[in-house]
Amino acid sequence: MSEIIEVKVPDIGDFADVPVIEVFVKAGDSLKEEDAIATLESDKATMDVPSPVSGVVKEIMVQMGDRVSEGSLLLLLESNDMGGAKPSLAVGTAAGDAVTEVAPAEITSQQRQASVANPPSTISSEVPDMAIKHPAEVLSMSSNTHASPSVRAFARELGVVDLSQVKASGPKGRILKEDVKFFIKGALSGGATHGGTGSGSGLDILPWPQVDFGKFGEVETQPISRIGKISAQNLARNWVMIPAVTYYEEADITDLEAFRLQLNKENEKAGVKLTMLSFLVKAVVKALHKYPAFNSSLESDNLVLKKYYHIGFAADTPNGLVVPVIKNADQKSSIEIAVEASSLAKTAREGKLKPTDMQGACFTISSLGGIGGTSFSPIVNAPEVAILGANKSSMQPVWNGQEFLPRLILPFSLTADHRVIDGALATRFNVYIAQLLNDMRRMIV
Ligand code: CAO
Repeated sequence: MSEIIEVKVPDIGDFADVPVIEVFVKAGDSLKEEDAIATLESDKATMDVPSPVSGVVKEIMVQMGDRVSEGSLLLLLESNDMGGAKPSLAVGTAAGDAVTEVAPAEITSQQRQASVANPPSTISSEVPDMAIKHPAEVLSMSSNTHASPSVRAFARELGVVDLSQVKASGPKGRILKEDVKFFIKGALSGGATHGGTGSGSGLDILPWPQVDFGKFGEVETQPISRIGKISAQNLARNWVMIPAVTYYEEADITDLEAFRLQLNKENEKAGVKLTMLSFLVKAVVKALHKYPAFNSSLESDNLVLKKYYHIGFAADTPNGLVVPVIKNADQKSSIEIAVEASSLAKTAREGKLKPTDMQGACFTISSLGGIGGTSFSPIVNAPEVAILGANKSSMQPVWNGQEFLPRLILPFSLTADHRVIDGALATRFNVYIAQLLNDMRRMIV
């Protein structure tokens, strides 16, 4: 058996003639007990009125902008709950954390204590006051956002922790439920490019583990450098956003290394030193000419192809990783590139690179050859679409069809954005780089 219940504004403390700033329901809606019906806003607090019982809304008696007081009729509800629940009131600060249900008609001291037994840190122990904050205080606590407790709860449920990112469309800059939904839709489709519609769901991942390491042994906490923080953010974004694949290859650089050592001997007096990195830059520029897709960036549904050849290289510095850029590398000789790279690396280690020294790269090389390693997968440096990594060359026995010969082999890898570069193209690029390094005469044809 059902009955029609008049849902009225319960005891809202000392407030009267309070505006209704949001109505969440319409006739025909099915409500569960505690579902928010409307939000009222006094000059000191924002309050959600929840449904006292579950049922179906028959008629709404208020609309946004109406002013109400205790006892004002909000709606008629056809109840399907015969449990005789009392109308209740959800009171919260606009800062959103203090949502507590009380039965205002029958607040006993026991209930007051129960309702504050596990309180958010912002509320006081007096139940009628628990929602009341001076508006300025509320604003500062809520990072200048303005939203009712139910909207905040809704946002939290959907994982929106920082409401200041949500664009408000409600009166007086108030964030509405619709605004939160719109924000979520935008966030889900935000990273989509290259024809993406953003209709997939977001990352449903566990929170970062919180471990008290001190429980297991001695620890020391060190602040992360500014460069470290910036590169961490960039790397994390690039790792998550780019569907990247790494392709491994080897180049026989026996003759090239002999040539490099010979040139370095000849130029010893001049103090000029050719490095493997400078040859890698030359080879990459040549390969970018042959395979222009590698010299591009994705912009929404377009591929921007660059007609210039600025090559970044990862430089290890005491403060972290930076990527200075050799501009117009196609117009420079290997020696000029070696001199410039060495000067940029020195400036980087001294922490004196200018922002312009690190801008405009088309493609990045990360050379660990001076250190070691047999292979690694570098992370694409967005908005570039590929990166080349090199490790330490070593003498290997290579079968020439008749015998094993000692050859100097350079292992290298290419990580590429699969949205732009597929595996066949990436492997062709790698094979071409290997051919160039194997026989530098190919550089001039
Ligand atoms: N194989 C074998 N030896 C190599 C080599 C390779 N692929 N590349 C360089 N070397 C040798 C050099 O010949 C040199 O030896 P000599 O002093 O006997 O001539 C020695 O290693 C040191 O080289 P270098 O480091 O001075 O010069 P470089 O041009 O190779 O590198 C730079 C310059 C700036 C790339 C490098 O100093 C650097 O910072 N590398 C680290 C990059 C990095 O951190 N990448 C990771 C990014 S992702 O986490």
